[in-house]
Formats: sequence, structure tokens, C-alpha cells
Amino acid sequence: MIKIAPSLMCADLTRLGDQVRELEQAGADLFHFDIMDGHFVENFALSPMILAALRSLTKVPIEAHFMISEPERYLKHAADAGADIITVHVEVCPRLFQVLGKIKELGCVPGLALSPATPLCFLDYILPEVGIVGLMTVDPGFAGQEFVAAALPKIRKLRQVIDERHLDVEIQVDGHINKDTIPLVVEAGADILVLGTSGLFHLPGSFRENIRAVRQQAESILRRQRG
Ligand code: S6P
Ligand code: MG
Repeated sequence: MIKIAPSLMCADLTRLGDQVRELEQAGADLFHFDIMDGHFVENFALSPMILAALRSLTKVPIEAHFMISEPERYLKHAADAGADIITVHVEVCPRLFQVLGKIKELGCVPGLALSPATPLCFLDYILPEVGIVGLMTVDPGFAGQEFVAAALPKIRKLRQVIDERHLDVEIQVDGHINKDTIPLVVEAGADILVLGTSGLFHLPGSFRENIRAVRQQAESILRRQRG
């Protein structure tokens, strides 16, 4: 089963609470919640305070995607705010076993994210500790960017590694995921699709219609693939 994760930084921020409720009703499986620091990336997005404010509105799990330079300093902020999953970038984390251990101690599922240019070998020894690997298909920092097709062989390779090692790790893809790229990433082995401007929020249909269309498209690809 494919999971659909709306990226809340792409929502209408003037009515974020209402949109969270509408997205839950529309069948969102997970909320993707981007936290930036203006340092690891040249942008700011959402924050643990906003996550805390939304937490009581929905039962849908929330993943905090940390795009910040010193993630270890803010894990507790996100956990206390109510994040279910905390995903940190391998590029900024020299003490990954410690950080993932801390995320687990805080009662959250640990995730690791890789920017498009970061090789998969960073995961070799730590993969069994992780619940989700977020493979970015745009450079981190902004919505509305072009898809980086060079990330596709990475998705395929990671799928193969997870299957061969019989690991319970989900592959999430994040960046320009929409009807044109869904066939590519689903065929390559993605489990979780992060939907932002191009795949959900800037489309004409309702959330329910757009999410249903993505689910149907992804599942028909999987059916065809499984023969
Ligand atoms: C980017 C961020 C993403 C975006 C999402 C936007 O730094 O991590 O989660 O919100 O990729 O989607 P789109 O369709 O606008 O590229
Ligand atoms: Mg993200």
C-alpha cells in the first residue's frame, strides 16, 4: 500500500487548521511537516510551535522533516510538540547512532533524509535502525522546484537493499511528486509520496479528488508491476 503524505508547508497557511482537517477527511495517511533553520537551507518554513498547535486537530501521524544544521538540539522540541516521526538529514549529523537513539527514547520513529546528491552508502551501517528513509527528489529548501531525475536509480537501489536485507524500512520520496513523476518513483520502489504544490495543493480539484487520483494512479502501477 502506498502512503500519501501532504506537505503542510504547501498548504494555505491562512487556514492551516481547516486544511489539516480537510486533508484528514480526504484520506491523508501522514502529514509531512517541514522545519527549516535558514542555515542548512536558505529558507524558513514551519516550526515545532505550529506542530503543537495542529496536534490536537488530527489523529493522522505527523512527520517532522528537519532541514536544520544541528538537529540533535531540537529533537525534544519536535517530540514534545507531538511529532510521531522525526527525520534528520545525514549530511548534518556526524553522530547518527546517538541521534537516532535519542529519537527512539523520545518515543518517535527515527527517519533519515538524503539530499539528491548524497550517496546511499551513508546508510550502509545504520539502515536497520531507521523506520523511514526520505529520498529527496529536489534539493531541500523550497517547494515548486524541478524534479531531480538522478535520484531515481537511488530509489531503485535502496528498494533492492531493503528487500535483500529484509528490513522494515519505508522509502519516502519528497520533491515535485505529481502525476508525471509518480510512475517513475513508484516503479522504482517508493512507499510514501510527499505531495506538495505540484501534486496536490496547486491543483484545481478538491483534496479528496486529488488524493484519490494519486492513490489510484500509484496502485494501478503497483498492480501492473506485480503482474
Ligand atoms: C522541500 C521540502 C518538501 C516540499 C515539497 C513540495 O525542501 O522538504 O517537503 O514541501 O517537496 O512539493 P512540490 O511539489 O512543490 O515540489
Ligand atoms: Mg520535506
